[in-house]
Amino acid sequence: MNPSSNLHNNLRQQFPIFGQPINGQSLIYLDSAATTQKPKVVIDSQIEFYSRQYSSNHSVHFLANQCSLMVESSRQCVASFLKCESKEIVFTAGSTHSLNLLANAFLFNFLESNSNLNLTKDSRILVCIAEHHSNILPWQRLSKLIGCQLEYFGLTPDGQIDLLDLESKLKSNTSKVNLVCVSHVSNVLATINPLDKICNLSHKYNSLVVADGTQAVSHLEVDMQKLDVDFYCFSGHKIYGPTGIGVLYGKSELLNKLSVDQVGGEMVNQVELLGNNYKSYPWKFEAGTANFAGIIGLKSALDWFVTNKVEIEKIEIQLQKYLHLELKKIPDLRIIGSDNPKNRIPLFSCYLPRINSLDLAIELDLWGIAIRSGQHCTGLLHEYLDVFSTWRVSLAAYNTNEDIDFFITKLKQVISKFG
Ligand code: ALA
Repeated sequence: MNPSSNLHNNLRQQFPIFGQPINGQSLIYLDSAATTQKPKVVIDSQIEFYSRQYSSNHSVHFLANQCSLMVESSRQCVASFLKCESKEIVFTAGSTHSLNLLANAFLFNFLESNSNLNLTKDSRILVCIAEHHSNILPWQRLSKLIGCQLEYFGLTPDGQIDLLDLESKLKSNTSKVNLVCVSHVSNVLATINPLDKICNLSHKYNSLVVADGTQAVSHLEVDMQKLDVDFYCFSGHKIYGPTGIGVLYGKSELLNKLSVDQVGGEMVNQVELLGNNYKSYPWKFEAGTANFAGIIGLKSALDWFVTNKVEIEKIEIQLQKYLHLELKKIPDLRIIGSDNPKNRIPLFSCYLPRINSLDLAIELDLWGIAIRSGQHCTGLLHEYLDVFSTWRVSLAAYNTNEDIDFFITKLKQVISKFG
């Protein structure tokens, strides 16, 4: 393994997926930024829920009450993870859903004109050029429907957010409500963005900040109070939890003022022929029967993560350093994004001039090595960087130095075959 302690060994052994061959080879999983593998404790939580605890939370019987308690206990767990109040946590299906929910809620606010949180035709929505499509497309549509302006702010040559560009665009805001949409960590550049500074700057110019924390939460300390971010989201499946569950955090006073994007059962106190009385936030945003298994699995994943956090961080720092050094030794290989090891997560998007990234991924797969290739849902960023496609290697604490050695050996073989 690496400075590989028994602790590291023990941590890896908690992931059953590594016990089976892939294409006749041991699995070398280097695609954790797309989704992380699951520890047994998370898998067991799903089996336990469906075998012994399953129910909806809508009724008053024993299992229903137990389900309600588990849902609210998971909300509390997420709140303590993000360091906020539990009523500021809305359960969603994942980050894409969180961002769409938010954009649609702003649209309904505009249509219903029901609070002073309204975007207007004079508002501006500023989006970072490096964003994942899920943090671009909802805002593009919202700006078209409202008739307000959408603009992009760029990057410095070393892959950091260009704060001067952001400020110059913020300065021209005249409306009382504007939005800045940015990721906490880029899923391609790996750069950790200075979210606290971005919030500070944006607030000076009447702008609320929507941050996509999808790639951040499994690597960084995230504290809603310190960051002073207005909205923040993440997906459970990228932090060792199940798919189909995610979180939208919003400051209390903002969630209170926001319209709901969906209406239906469980989000309403009373329905009359022509009116209604919605529940308060966060429940007003959770219409219908929730993904209880996902919510419970998310708690299990966060508990596991927090328990192992110190070890995870130590392992990831060492693995990142080792992989970075090995990649830098390969002639002509270009790493996209920040070169600063202190300001990035363990993920490297790369480019080799004579090798198609899809071909590379397919060749490596024959050896049981899983990487991602293409544009990683960041078409605008690739265009901005003038690179058609990249391949991406992303690590988690279950990886080892041996994984990296095997990957580098096979990478060199593919380079000599195609290069
Ligand atoms: N957003 C995911 C990724 O970056 C799918 O791979």
